[in-house]
Amino acid sequence: MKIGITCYPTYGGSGVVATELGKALAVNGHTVHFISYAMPFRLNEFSSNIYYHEVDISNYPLFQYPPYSIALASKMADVISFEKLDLLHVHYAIPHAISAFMAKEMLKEKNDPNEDFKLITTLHGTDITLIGQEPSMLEAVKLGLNRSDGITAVSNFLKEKTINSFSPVNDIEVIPNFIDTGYFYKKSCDNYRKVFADQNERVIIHISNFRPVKRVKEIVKIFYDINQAIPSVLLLVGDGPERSEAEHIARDLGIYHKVKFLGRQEAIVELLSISDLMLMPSRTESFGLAALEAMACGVPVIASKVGGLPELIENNKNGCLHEVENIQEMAECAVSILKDIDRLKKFSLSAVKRSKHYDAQKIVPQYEKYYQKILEKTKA
Ligand code: GMT
Repeated sequence: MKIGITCYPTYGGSGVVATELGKALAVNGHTVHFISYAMPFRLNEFSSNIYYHEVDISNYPLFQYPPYSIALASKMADVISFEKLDLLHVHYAIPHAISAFMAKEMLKEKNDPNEDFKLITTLHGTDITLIGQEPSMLEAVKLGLNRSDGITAVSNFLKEKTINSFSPVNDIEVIPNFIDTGYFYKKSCDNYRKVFADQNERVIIHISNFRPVKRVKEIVKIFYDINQAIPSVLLLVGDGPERSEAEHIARDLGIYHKVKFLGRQEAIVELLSISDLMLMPSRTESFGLAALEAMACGVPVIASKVGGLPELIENNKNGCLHEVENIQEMAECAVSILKDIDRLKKFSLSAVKRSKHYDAQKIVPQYEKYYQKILEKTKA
């Protein structure tokens, strides 16, 4: 198949999933064309059947906000027409599904033979649960969904939420996120560990883009309670709007020396490999790709019982799930696991086992099958 993929190219789970999917599809013999405003950051290796098309955004002085959605639509139409794509798979509905719909209209307008390319939209999370609910977005998202030939969601939670909020005309297929378990596994990184923690200290990790939904400030508070009970350090990996406030909280609580703000890091597997526990007390989380990556590296996850997290994490087996507001319980649970080495080991093994359900080798064929279904459905 000739497949176009549009995603956010910078840090973020939806871009990671889209890029890894594209790479896996290319390995399986498909030709993949990425269309975005920058090279997806995980597209870091050469493949003879992967192409990248950069969207040209005009900086005309009149524009306070350059119209990316229109520029993207034009680029999509151009690539679909010239490369004769069978389908365009967009990740994150806003604005990608709407731009793709516009691209379809552009091709129709000029009777382009490729106007009937199939459009598949994968919903990732806040495109439905947060930003997609805003009055400025809601009707546009609905249009994007209804003009897609196929829709997938990364969890059952997200599927239900989409049906309740948008009542799309099409069915939604749930295809969970995936990882390469040949890449994400616990490596021996003792030297790395020594950089951050003393021998007797437990290592707790959080990885995100530090948006309010991730509750980084609460993470520092949870860690404070953990640190009172057991010698430990907190690795905060990533960056974003809440970093500065989180730093201040760590200072005020007198634990700044135990909280390592590492910023964006490439060595995620190494950092996970030296960690004992992950904290993910998000307000909402449609899937929790970072949790899956942690589990694959043998790191159990203390998380909030929201969104798709209960579909991934098995409570009291490979992590713990708590009410969002109950950060005290999260801290107590973390301490009880960290204090009991046998229990920690059991949780760790169970996390690895659980992550195998989400191996790329199992999930990527589900996308291929779904593409085939959509291509055939509309032929009939
Ligand atoms: O929806 C977002 O917040 C952005 C998106 C991203 O690009 O990071 O995250 C979502 O998609 C990920 C990949 O499918 C999921 O693992 C995350 O759970 C989801 N984030 C939220 O639902 C908050």
